[in-house]
Amino acid sequence: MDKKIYVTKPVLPPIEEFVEYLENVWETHDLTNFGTYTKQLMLELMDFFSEDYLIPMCNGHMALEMTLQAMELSGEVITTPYTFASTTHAIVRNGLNPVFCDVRESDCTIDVDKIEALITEKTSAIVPVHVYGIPCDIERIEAIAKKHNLKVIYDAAHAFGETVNGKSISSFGDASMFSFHATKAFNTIEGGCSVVRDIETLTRIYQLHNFGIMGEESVEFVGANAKMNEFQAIMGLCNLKHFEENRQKRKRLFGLYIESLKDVEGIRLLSYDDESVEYNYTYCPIFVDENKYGKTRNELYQVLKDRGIFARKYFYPITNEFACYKECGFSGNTPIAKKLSEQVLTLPLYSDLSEEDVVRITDIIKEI
Ligand code: T4K
Repeated sequence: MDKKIYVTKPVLPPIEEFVEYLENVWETHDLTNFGTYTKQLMLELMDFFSEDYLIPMCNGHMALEMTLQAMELSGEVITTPYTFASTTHAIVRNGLNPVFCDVRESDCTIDVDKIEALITEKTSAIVPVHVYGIPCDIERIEAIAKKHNLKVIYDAAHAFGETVNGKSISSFGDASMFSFHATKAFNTIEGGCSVVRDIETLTRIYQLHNFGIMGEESVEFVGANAKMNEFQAIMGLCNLKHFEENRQKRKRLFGLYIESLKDVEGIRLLSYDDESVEYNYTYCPIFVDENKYGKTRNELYQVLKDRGIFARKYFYPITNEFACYKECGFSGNTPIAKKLSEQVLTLPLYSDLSEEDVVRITDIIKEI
C-alpha cells in the first residue's frame, strides 16, 4: 500500500518548546479566560501584523461571527459562494442576508466588476474572501465601499502572514478575520483572530466573545463564548517562531508543483506571481478542464485517492448550493464560481511534504 498523503499535515513545533510552557500552567492553573499566554500571543501577533487592535479567539469562524456582530450590520451583505461554509454561515447566523457575487475565473476572488450591480439600499457590508491566500482587488473594493458607505470585512482565513506592497494584508478594510486552524499556515490547534481599526470595535468584540459580560454583575450584550484557551495560545507562541521557515519550505514545494504541471494540457494552476504580494503558500489548487485533460476532476480525485493521495475539492459545492441556503432563496447568479468548484482539486501542500512526494503526485497527474 502506498504511503497516505493528506491535503495537509498540521505544523507542530519541537515538543520540548511546547512542554516548556506547561510547567507554568500547572503551577498557576490558569487554563483559559484571557490568560497570560493568550495576552502574550495577542501582543506578539499585534507586532507580527503591525496592528494595534487585534484579539485572538477560539477559532476563525467565531472571530468572523463576532466581528460582523460588533459592526452592527443590517440587511444584506455582499459576499462570494466560492469559500468554506464558515463565511456564509457567519453572515446568516448574524441575521443578515448573503447576496452572492460571482468570482473571477483567473484567481477565484470576488469579481469587483459585478459588485455595484448587487448593491441596494439594504446593503450594509461586503465580505470578500482572500481565497487560497490570493488577495482580493483591495483597492477597487475600498473605492466601491467608500462610494456606497459600506463596511468591508475580509475573510482572511487563508492569508496569515501575507503582505501587499509591503503592508500586512490585515491593514485593509474595516476588519479582517484570520483562521489559526490546524490546517492553516499558522495554527493554534483551533483558533483565529479579528483585526479591527479602533478601540471601540475591539472592546465590543472582546465583550461579545465573553458572553457580553461587562462585570461580575452586569451583562450588556448577547454575546457568545469565543475565548482562546491557554493551550491554544502556547501552540501559537511556539508556531509563530517557525512560521517563516515553514513558509519558505512550502514556497519551494509550490514552485516544484508549478514547474512539474505547467505544461500539462487541461490542468490550470493559479498564478502566485504578483510581485507586490508575499504569499504564504498554504494551498495548491489546480483546475481540471476535462475536455483538454481527458479525465474529469472527479476521476483524477479518485485515481489519486486509490494511490493514497487525499486531495480535496476546496471549494465544492459552492455555499449557495448548500441545501440550507438554496431553500432560503440565497442563490445568486454565480456561474464562474460554479464552474471553478466543479474543476478544482486542492493538492497536498505542507512544510513536511517531501520533494519526492510532490514528484510522486505530479507523476500520477501527468501519467493519466
Ligand atoms: N473562512 C474560510 C475561507 C475558511 O477556509 C475557513 C476554514 C474558515 C473561514 C473558518 O475558520 P476556522 O473556524 O476553521 O478557524 C478544514 C478546516 O477545518 C477549516 O479550518 C478550513 N477553513 C477548511 C478549508 O478546511 P475540513 O473539514 O476539510 O478539514 P479536515 O478535518 O478534513 O482536514 C483536512 C486534512 O487535514 C485531513 O484529511 C487530514 C489533515 N489533518 C486535519 C486535522 C484537523 C490532520 O492531519 N490533523 C488534524 O488535526 O475543514
